[in-house]
Amino acid sequence: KAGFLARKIHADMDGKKTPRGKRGWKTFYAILKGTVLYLQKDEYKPEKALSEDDLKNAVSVHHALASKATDYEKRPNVLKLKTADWRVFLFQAQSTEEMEAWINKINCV
Ligand code: I3P
Repeated sequence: KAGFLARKIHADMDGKKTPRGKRGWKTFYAILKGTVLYLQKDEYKPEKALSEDDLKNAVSVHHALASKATDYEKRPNVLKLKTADWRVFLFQAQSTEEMEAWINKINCV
């Protein structure tokens, strides 16, 4: 599964609240491959190797939990992702259908 997602980092490892200055929304081209969600700044180009930033932004969704972010009302179509190392991300999809598709895919890996 792939597509554009806006990301907000809400909590860092161990569940600590992400500090100010690092809490902004950023749009990425997301690709779920196996148990890894790759977040790239540009649309995926097969001939281009992943940059250092792409690798830093990649998130393991192994033992992660995705759900609709019902407690976040500022933007529509936002899902919450809790990872196995207790990070929390919000991801805004481009439609409700896309949001639901991402939730299902992430929870099924
Ligand atoms: C954050 C940025 C986010 C905002 C967040 C700010 O500032 O403005 O858009 O979240 O508020 O801290 P920065 O880019 O300096 O990290 P919302 O869009 O959800 O309001 P928050 O700290 O209340 O999450």
